[in-house]
Amino acid sequence: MALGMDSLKERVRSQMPEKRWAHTLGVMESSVELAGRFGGDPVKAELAALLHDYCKYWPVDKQKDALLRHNAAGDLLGHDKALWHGPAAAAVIPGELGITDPEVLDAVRWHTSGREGMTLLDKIVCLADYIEPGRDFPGVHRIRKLAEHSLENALVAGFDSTISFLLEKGSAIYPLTVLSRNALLEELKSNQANREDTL
Ligand code: DGI
Ligand code: FE
Ligand code: FE
Repeated sequence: MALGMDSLKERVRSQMPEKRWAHTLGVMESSVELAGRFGGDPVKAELAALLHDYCKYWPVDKQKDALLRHNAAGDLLGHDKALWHGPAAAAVIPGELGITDPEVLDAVRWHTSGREGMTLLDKIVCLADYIEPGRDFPGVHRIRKLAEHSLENALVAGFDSTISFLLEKGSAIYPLTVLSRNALLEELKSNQANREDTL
């Protein structure tokens, strides 16, 4: 039985502290706005945003169990725990919440690292996570500005801020984060070349 949006919201809300719920509502709002601006599906965008941090406050052992039980660990257990909650959520949500739309689950799965060849929905949720109204970090204003015109330029700036933050802390960078950024740069370059061709 599919849950309605209201009970779905209550189920998600019950998994996190109030502050993270406020962030989730912000990501929903920004995802719908970005979907409108860039031609995405606002219903899927809002749903993926609602679900994206479902496992963020689960104890890491529970996140790890979820990944292992669903054969979804990939290379993640050798990398920062901060990267586990999206893939863990995508793994458990079909069984726990009855959401099975693969596009929505992909956007949840890849919202932290991105991936090569991000879909429009992946980009919307990943970017909304950076720019939702409650976010305040150095550079967020510039990312919001870029997001008025280009998903890809704004996302590159988002990944730049994450990578700079990790470098500053002396942390390891997950290779997929770098591959995602590179793929977006390639996409921007080929879009630019196409535009020049048609001029
Ligand atoms: O869950 P949120 O806080 O809303 O945002 P998120 O899913 O983007 O997670 C952000 C956290 O993930 C932050 O603590 C930095 C960390 N992170 C993101 N990309 C990488 C990363 N950590 C490592 N080690 N490597 C990465 O590439
Ligand atoms: Fe997250
Ligand atoms: Fe988030």
